[in-house]
Amino acid sequence: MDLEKIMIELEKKNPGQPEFLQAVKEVLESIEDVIKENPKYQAANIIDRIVEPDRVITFKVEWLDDKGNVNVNRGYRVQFNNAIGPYKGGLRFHPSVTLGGLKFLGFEQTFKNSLTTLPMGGAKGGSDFNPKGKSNAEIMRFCHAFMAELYRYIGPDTDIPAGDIGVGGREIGYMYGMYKKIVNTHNGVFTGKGRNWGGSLIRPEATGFGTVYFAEEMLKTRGETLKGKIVAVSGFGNVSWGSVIKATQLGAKVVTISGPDGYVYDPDGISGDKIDYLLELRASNQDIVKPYADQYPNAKFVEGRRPWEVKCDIALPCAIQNELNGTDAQNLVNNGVLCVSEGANMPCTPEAMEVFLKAKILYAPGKASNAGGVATSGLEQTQNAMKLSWNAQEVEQKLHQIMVNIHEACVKYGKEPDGFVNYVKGANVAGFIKVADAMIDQGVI
Ligand code: NDP
Ligand code: 2IT
Repeated sequence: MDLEKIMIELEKKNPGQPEFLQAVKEVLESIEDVIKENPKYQAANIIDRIVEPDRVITFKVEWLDDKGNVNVNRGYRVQFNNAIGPYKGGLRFHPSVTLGGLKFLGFEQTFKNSLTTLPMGGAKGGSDFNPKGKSNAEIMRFCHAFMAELYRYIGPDTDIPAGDIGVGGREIGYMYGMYKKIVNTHNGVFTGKGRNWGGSLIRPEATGFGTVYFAEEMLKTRGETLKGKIVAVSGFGNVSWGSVIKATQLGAKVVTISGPDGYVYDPDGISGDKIDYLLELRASNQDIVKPYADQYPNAKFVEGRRPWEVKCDIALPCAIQNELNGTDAQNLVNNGVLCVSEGANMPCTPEAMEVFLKAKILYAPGKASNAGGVATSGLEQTQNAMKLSWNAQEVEQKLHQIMVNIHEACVKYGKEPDGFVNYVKGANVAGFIKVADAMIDQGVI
């Protein structure tokens, strides 16, 4: 396999999609040996087939704002690969959304979903719609208009969307409502649904909980625990929230959260009532990072900077792709960081990843460490299919076990001769083998 040649061809075929190429390159580098050692993958031309999405759907979304103006956004669904199960993955509403960005996320999702051990293919979708500053009625009209088009491409055995940046319980409610009205079937096609209409307990917390459980497993390999550790978290959305709660429960002290405009450093730790206060701010659609620093006098707001300059034992990047670069990684290493567990998708740049691998710290890529979200989506689907609902303890115990299993798979495929575990390689190889073998079993279709 000539990686350089493959990447040149891919660049020609996918111009202006740097994040997609970044994600593909990382996986191909990891699986190079597996391809060499297994001629069946070359014979079946798996590489060319696995980097091409099965289907890309784009559509127009027209909606009226509160002033009566007509707005137009673009909607997308990238159905990347359904070799091991129906397409599954979140929807992102953010002005930065592009086709290339969603292809990167759909590609990653394919391997992540494979790692969960559950039968789910990979997909991603969304829109360049900006939910910031919109009224509730505007959000509802947009979600309805988006679903009036997307409904024809999804189904409980075809493609099951969920949340991502800018899409939480409220948006899923509005989208599911429109879907149900059009198809006249209550089939649970989304995950992340409200508790009263088919949602699973623990799904809101699951991604963050899983990210911390994965960190806990990594720490165990060095005889460490979370107790007494200082943790830096970025963002304060769904994933950051779950991570802050679980890290605190396991005895660590979380000292940062962040937004696009800067970060808050709270040496006393962000926990208890402080988290409730943050949630209140979030629910009221306000900026949260700066008001937090105004409310708690020991906390300080550091404008225009990222939390990675703070001395910490554990870093949990939970906001957005490429939010932690090579310099940030070097800062963390110089400050003695032990463990980095990605809550977001691809938050570390390739340069940052290289720094962590060279320093041989415990570093987990998002497709392994944030897989608890989609895994619990899988558990939501299972409960829907059984028409039963499990209690919180039962769901969390299953989530925990899945994270332990993903960690084991990464160790199996990522352990190097000196004992160091390259979790990037482990996750990519484990995720790849299952999908590639399923594609071979099913033939050229
Ligand atoms: P949310 O919309 O709930 O939160 C995103 C958070 O990131 C917000 O606090 C937002 O701040 C902040 N943010 C956005 N851009 C930046 C930036 N440039 N710098 C710093 N902070 C920023 O999204 P989620 O928590 O759902 O998603 C976060 C990440 O986790 C994404 O990468 C997503 O793909 C990934 N993920 C999500 C899963 C899920 O189940 N939701 C599952 C697995 C991964 P503000 O609100 O002020 O813009
Ligand atoms: O990136 C992700 O794994 C998600 N946004 C969750 C996807 C899902 O289907 O639960």
